[in-house]
Order: sequence, then C-alpha cells, then structure tokens
Amino acid sequence: MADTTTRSIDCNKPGYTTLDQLGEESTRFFQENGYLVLTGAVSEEERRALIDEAAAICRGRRGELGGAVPKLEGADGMSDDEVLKHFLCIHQPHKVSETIHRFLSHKGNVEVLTRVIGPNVKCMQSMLFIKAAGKAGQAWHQDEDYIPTRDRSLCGAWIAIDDAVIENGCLWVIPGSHKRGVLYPQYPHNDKRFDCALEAYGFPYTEKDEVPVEVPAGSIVFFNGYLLHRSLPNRSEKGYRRVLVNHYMSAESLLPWRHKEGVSVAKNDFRDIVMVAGEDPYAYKGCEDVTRPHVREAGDGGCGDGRSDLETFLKTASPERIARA
Ligand SMILES: O=C(O)CCC(=O)C(=O)O
Repeated sequence: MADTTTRSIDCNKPGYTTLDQLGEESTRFFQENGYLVLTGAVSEEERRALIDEAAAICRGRRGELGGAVPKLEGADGMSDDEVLKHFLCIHQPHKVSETIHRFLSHKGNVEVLTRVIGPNVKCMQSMLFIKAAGKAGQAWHQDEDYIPTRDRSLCGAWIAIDDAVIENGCLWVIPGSHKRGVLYPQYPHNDKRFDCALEAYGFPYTEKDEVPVEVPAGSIVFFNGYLLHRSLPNRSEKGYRRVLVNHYMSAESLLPWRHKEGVSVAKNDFRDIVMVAGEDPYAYKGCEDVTRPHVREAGDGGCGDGRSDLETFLKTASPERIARA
C-alpha cells in the first residue's frame, strides 16, 4: 500500500486497534494515554480518492486557495509532483471539496469519536497535509491552545494517506500529557525543523517521554486536544507524508474559537460546524459558512523577525509578551 515507505511498521503494540477489535480497552487506552490508532480504517480505493483529490485541491481545481502564501502560477503545465512539492498544508479543504467533506463522517472516525467524545459530535476544522520531502514539521503544541472547547472534548482524527514513519515526519506524542488539563505557554521559536507556528514550553516532560506514532497508510490516529504532540521534518528524499486531519468536539460544548464583534466570550459559539454524529442541541442557532480554504505558511524561507531560542526569549521578552505567547 505504501507509496513512500518499504519497511514494515509494528502495529502489534498497545494503543493500536482495528474496527473489529475496538472496545472498552481502546477507550481506556485513549483516556489514559491521550491517543489511539485505528489501523486498516481507510480502504485502498478511498485512499486513492484522497490522493487524487489532494492533487486537484493543490492545483486550485476545487476553488481558490487563500492565505498569505503567493498563488502557485502555471500549475496547469506542471506534473502533480511539481505542484505538490510546493505545499505543506491546506486548511479547511472540506469547504471546497465534496470528497474531503465526506471523509469528515467516515465510519472509522465516527466509531471512535462517539466512544471517546460522546454520542453528539461536531467537526469544525480539516487540514490536508501534503508535507513533501524536505518540508518542516510542527513544534510541540496542544490543539486546545488554538481551538478551545468548554469541556476539553477536542479530538484530532489524523488519516494517514501515506505510511507515516520517523523518516517522513510521523506524529510524536507524550502519552498521558493531556491528563493534567493544563495548557502550557508558547513562544515564537527559531528552530528550522519546524514551521512558523508557536512552540510549547515549560511542561514537566522531556524528550525521553515522547513516542513516535508510526502508522501504515489507511490508519487513523486519534489524539486529545490537550495532548502534547509534534512532528519532525520529512527527511525522505522524495514523496510525501500526506494526511487528512480533522478536528472534532462534543456538540454540547459551545465553541468560542473566533472572536465575534459584540458577542461576549461567554456567549461566543462558532457555528461554522458540521455534525458527524448524534444531535446538535444548538441547531436552533443555525450554521454559518465563514471559513475559507487557505494555504499554511511552510516556513521555508524562515519565519520572520523577533524569533529566538527559548532562553533568549525568556530573558528578553517583556512579561506581557511572555503572557501573550
Ligand atoms: O501532521 C502533522 O505533522 C501535525 C498535525 C498536528 O499537529 C495537528 O493536527 O494538530
């Protein structure tokens, strides 16, 4: 099945399961460790559909891709490889792609999410990582730092389109780091291994505590929104580490994700959501269609001014700056 990897991946370890084996033990593993791997969740046909769709999206054939990254000119005259190698990640592809939209409620996603979140589940974000050879990883972070829920229910579902292994930049997690329910501070790192998103620091774990989550293509990795995780660069000579990762939460929680003029934090409820299981207790509010697909900055050309190593940041930044990061 692999397009980019030939070595075998050990799926015979705790936290790896299949749809057939999914049970109480899987839920317990997720609760204790903050992640769970469902192998064999996506068929070869579905995976091929995702590969084709990723190319169409990157070519701009599903609609314009916004964001600060300049538009890729001349894509029509290029091969898929030439187009794809420009991209690290596209946010909100489900807004323009029916194929991606369908994957939000893929059986594998729904079966696990209704166990680890609850019967009523909504999705607010999709991200299509291409992560071509040479592209950066993402530094330590917790997803609830970006998408706050009121009941700590945020969960990522990371569908591996290619085998994801250490060499091409798989996920790394710190098992159990979600349990304290603490959001750690972040700072603007200048580590070239990672893209320009902030990096978490000040947590009571070291690199000895992290584990790579290597998975075969077609697996889905579920991870809690408070779990510390990162990924390293794609160090392969060619190919990609393509992933469709969607974020979900309980439909009971309001979603104070984006500030809305004139709405207090307590009432704020972002309604650009897709229900994937159960009932929406806030259906009476209706839904919005406000987010657009956009290309994430890959940090290829550096991340701009004001970046430093952690020690320098802590010595030089004002207390307000430190509190804000
Ligand atoms: O896929 C990756 O490299 C990082 C994904 C991630 O950090 C996330 O979805 O929160």
